[in-house]
Amino acid sequence: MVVWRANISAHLVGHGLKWLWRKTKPMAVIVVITVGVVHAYNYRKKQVRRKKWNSAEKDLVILHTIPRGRYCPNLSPFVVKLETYLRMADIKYEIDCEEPMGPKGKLPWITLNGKEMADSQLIMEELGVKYGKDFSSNLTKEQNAVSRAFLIMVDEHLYWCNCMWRWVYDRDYNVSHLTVWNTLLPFHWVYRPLVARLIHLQAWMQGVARHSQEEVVDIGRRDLEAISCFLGDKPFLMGEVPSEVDCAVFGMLSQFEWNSRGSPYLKMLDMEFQNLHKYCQRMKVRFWPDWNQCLNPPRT
Ligand SMILES: N[C@@H](CCC(=O)N[C@@H](CS)C(=O)NCC(=O)O)C(=O)O
Repeated sequence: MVVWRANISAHLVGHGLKWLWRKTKPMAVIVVITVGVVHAYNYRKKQVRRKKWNSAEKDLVILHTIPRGRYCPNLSPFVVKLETYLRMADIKYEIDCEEPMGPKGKLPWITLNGKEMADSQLIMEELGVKYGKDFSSNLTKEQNAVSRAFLIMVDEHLYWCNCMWRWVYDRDYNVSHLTVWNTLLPFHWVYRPLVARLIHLQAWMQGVARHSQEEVVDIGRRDLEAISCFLGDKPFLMGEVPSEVDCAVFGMLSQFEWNSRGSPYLKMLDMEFQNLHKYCQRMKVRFWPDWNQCLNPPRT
């Protein structure tokens, strides 16, 4: 995605510059110099940030993400997932919002002892080995297989149902109010429509956007039903003890529970799948005792 997006941008810029050069050469030179200076400035800033992160305290995880949310600590299920794991594993971390997009063009990502790592799942697996915090090691092979299936379902399937609701179907545009968007131009009028188009395109390529809204909501409902059914009366997905799969499931459900006002999914948690609603509250109490302080603005 990053590579083809960069290729398309380079292609468009190249064409634009050729056109400008043909029209007015001095203006083309000014544009090239200005873009060069801005790039050099950004590069320098990036280097300074890296220097700061690389000299952070040993074994301190620096979690790069977008700023805190109004109703849920983060708008990204993957950030809530990773943060919940860091809390579960008692790993010290700090949040950084200066550079949310990581080496693979997505968030979250982390810096640890000067090393950059991307992808919530890969990070959790690597930290699990490094800190000896593998919460699934006591599970049977069969339980691990089920965990894996649920993990993929929420991260790669249910995620897109949430994206479609948040960015495409929701005509109250709640996404504009879920956090304080630090942008130069008004987020709601400028960036939101652009991001919505990009996400719709991604969801189209993934496949889910090819269905009708009704079908997508039903697909999401079936995923929630599967989690609800498997959870039953257990406190956590795999029984009495929480494990990594709870981080992923809670990360995703947190978006429905706190960040999807007016959505059919929130209604489902309230009416049909009340054990998922209780599960969210349980995970919050257990791993996020400071939840209210993690909101932006913090609540007392
Ligand atoms: N598999 C990745 C998924 C991360 C992801 O998709 N993050 C979204 C935000 S919730 C993102 O960065 N999207 C930007 C993009 O795709 O360009 C993970 O687990 O970290």
